[in-house]
Amino acid sequence: MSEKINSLAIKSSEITPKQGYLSRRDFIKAAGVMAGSVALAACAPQNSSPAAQVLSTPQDATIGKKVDELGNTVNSFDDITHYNNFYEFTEDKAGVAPLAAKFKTSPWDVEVYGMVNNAKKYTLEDLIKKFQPEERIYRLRCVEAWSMVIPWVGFPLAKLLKEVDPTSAAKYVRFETVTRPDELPGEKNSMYPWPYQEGLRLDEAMNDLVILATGMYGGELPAQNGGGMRLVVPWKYGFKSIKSVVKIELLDQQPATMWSTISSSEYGFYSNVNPQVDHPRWSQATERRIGELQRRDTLMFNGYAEQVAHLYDGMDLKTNY
Ligand SMILES: Nc1nc2c(c(=O)[nH]1)N[C@H]1C(S)=C(S)[C@@H](COP(=O)(O)O)O[C@H]1N2
Ligand SMILES: [Mo]
Repeated sequence: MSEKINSLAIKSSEITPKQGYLSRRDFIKAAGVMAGSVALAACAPQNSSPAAQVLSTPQDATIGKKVDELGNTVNSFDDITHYNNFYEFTEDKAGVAPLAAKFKTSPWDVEVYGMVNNAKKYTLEDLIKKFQPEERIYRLRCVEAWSMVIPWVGFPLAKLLKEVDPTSAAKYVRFETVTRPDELPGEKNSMYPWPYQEGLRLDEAMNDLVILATGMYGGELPAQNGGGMRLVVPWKYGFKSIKSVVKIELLDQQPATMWSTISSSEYGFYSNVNPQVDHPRWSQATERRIGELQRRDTLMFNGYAEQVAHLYDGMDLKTNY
């Protein structure tokens, strides 16, 4: 793919913090009103936007005080729903929420097929009833070197995979985002090889950390975060966590992914969070946690090494980036 696409894909404005956004966060922090997401939403100017009005409000008023297993406080509902990468809507992070207000996440169907013994099309209700989603608080580390802590609601992908029963030949899983150019205007931009696709090795996909998220902050999954249902793989760069998934295919070969099709040297198939392997155009050693002033050190496998490092035994992570 051409250089034109590369430079278009990750704009320098995304690497340099957006001044307006940061200063509002800093102001709120300084004012000492970070305690609860509900209080934050009530004083935020975005509260009067059309997107905010149609979003389901967080059902858990205490959740703003929750922490992940390392003690990191979850980001506010407002941060998580108004600073988004979702190129099917727009490349502008703040522009996703207003466009997503018109996106229909219900009904939602997901087809699981390919090298499986029990191919099936599920409704989101089927999946929720069968697999009983639970809360998982995960760090999300974008390849652009910003991060958040997000309280997902979801169920292990492994539960669904066991039910469809991969054949012995199946070695990879491919995921595909919905194609609906009338609601997703970015899909009319022919600079990108739509649909958005992602993939995992089957043993990665079976790891208990990998979830299909059906909710967030105790409520339904907002469209801008990938509703009806999205993948979450917390030890990999954020772009692996594909949104608004409608197809899951089991394969015997490594699938193409949208980002590696655009630029394989920058966005590899594995894309494990790794502070020692820099992106060709910037360092991955540190990150900017949304809502914080100081940069943080980036952790190997985003802090999940204990659960996942064994998946890569004997692999050179510099070449298998
Ligand atoms: N279909 C689709 N999935 C996607 C993206 C996208 O543009 N389209 N962006 C990815 C990137 S780069 C990141 S960092 C995360 C952001 O998820 P969030 O907006 O819920 O925080 O979604 C990922 N999943
Ligand atoms: Mo990202």
